[in-house]
Amino acid sequence: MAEKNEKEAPKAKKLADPAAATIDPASQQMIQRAHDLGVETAFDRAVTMKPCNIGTQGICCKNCGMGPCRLPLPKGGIEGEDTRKGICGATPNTIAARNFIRMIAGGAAAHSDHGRSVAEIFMAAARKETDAYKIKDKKKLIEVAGVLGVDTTVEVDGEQLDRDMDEIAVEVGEKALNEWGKAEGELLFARRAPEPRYELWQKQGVLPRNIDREIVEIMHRTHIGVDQDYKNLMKQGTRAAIADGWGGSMLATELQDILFGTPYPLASEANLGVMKEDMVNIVIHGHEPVLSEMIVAVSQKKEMHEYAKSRGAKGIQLSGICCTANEILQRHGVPLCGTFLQQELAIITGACDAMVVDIQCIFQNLANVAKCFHTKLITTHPIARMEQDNVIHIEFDEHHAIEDAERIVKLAIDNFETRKSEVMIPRQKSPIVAGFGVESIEYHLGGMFRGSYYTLNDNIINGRIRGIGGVVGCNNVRTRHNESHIQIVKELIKNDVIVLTTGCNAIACAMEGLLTPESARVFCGPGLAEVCETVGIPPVLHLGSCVDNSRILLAATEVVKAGGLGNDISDLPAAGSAPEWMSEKAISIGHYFVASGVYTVFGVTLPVSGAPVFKDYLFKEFEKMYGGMWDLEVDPIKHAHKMIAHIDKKRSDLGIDKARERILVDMAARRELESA
Ligand code: SF4
Ligand code: MSK
Repeated sequence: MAEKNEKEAPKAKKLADPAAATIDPASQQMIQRAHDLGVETAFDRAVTMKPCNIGTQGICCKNCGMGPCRLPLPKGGIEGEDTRKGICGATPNTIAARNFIRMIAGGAAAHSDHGRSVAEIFMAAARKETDAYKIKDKKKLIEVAGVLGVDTTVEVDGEQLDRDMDEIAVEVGEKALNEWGKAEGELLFARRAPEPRYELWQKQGVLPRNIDREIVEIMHRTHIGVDQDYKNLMKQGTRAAIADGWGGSMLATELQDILFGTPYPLASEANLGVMKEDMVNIVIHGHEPVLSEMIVAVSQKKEMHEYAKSRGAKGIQLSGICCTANEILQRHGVPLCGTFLQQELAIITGACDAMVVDIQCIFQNLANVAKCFHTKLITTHPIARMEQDNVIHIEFDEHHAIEDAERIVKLAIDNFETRKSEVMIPRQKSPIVAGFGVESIEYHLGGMFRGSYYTLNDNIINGRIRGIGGVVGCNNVRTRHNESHIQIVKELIKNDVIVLTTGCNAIACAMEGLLTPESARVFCGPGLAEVCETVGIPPVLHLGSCVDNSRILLAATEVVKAGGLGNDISDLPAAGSAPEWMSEKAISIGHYFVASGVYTVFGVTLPVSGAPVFKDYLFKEFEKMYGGMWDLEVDPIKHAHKMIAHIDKKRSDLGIDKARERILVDMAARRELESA
């Protein structure tokens, strides 16, 4: 027998097959390059790190030191009574429900803490404590003031006069910040939902009291020995999810719009090909636009361009990854570099002079990849640092925001000359039109003089548009990058379903060329194509980042208000989807859509299969209580058709399933429809 240490050559590490890992040729090229250079990415780690079968089913509990207790479903399922229990007696339903609502708490906390940071900066701007931020959208300030109960006029000598904008802004800031921790009352934005929805939440006892409290209460209830009834646990999960969608996320969106401007459609480009070899490439990644807004402003300064030229570059090319990308795209047209799963690949181009990150969805492995190239990886947020020693931390502070941004941009420029390896930027990039929102949909579909949602509703009623699909969410290495996103969206628009998109789905659609008005002719059914061509919009409308899912809620509310399609969001021919979700935020988003009355289908997996009774509660019973429910469908085409079937059911319930001819709905007919 040969000596043990002589006998075997070390096993070659298993690597991802680029074509199996992603549908995107640019990403395939970069995964292959990573292999050639010996750089490991998430795609490779997914080959060796298999998911835990018990965790996947949602029935592993580690909420106390007597566990972890694992209750896998027996092969062949449960026959007779389900006797599985943890040491404390917790049932699979309790464990799965506790895990599920802890995910909601994680997601709601992430969105809401982002919202809180924005509210704090808003407050600093309103109080004029910073020169860097100013109130940009005064119209929206007035609108939001109205919802928060802030007076916008003042009585002087019996006359109502406009109040001073600065005073209004300070009061809006105070009221907004109060939403996180007020001692009594209820979430103010809940009143923005259609009246029947608000009343339903009231009846179900799920109106949020304040944002933080609902999240904290989840952590309390899921502690060992507290709430051990999956229905009661889900009630709290629902309250916290509403506090996210109609609270933390919505406040983030609205205050960002007031501070940085409400987005309107603009043209840009998407995919790794937006990086430029002869320019300083700064890639911004994360979620909060407060820093990236400053970086955009600083990199547009003439002196920065001069400085870049003095260091041998032709200029500065900004681009973005994940939702920071969506934020700076929708307000400034900064191109999208890539999705969540392309973050490591952007560095592997060898052309990324600095990657600047803030919070959420940032791989710790970026530091290891950056080490193999010249890239400066810069963390900027006090709550999101990395342990690796090549990471530079420049803490961003609104009181010296411009100086911080200048320091970061200069660091990137100085790094341009130090590129080590050959630069390889994939050539792929697609033209896009992005930056839609509640206001611009109204404008585009209603026209300048009669801006309203009636035109959209008319086209849904006459069947040109079959329904609305909200398709959002992440990428997940457990499924081929972007494949489900694209197949689902294409199947929906082929069947005349207009798609509203945010997050990484929006970036995937952008890369595929679906965010252009011209794509309507190529990919849509005849009805949707006609509407898109007539009004000049893409069939897939980019509505922004993860927190901007609140725009979808408000757009749905406007559709309800415009009339003819029922009285509540749950009446609309609409469905939601997160084809490649991975984050806790996606679970919170999914659940606030469900609680708002939307049938919501997830792809990949859902951690509920090990507790069939709990699963049925989410997938079936929820519809009876809220009009919306969860579903899981891994096959993209079946996934799209489940959404379409739900849309058709709603059309039939509304009595518009056979209305295929164009009917011009005049005011009298509309009144009739509304009173029906
Ligand atoms: Fe096990 Fe109960 Fe402790 Fe969970 S809380 S780990 S089920 S003993
Ligand atoms: S970035 S949460 S991977 S959508 Fe908002 Fe993309 Fe999901 Fe992060």
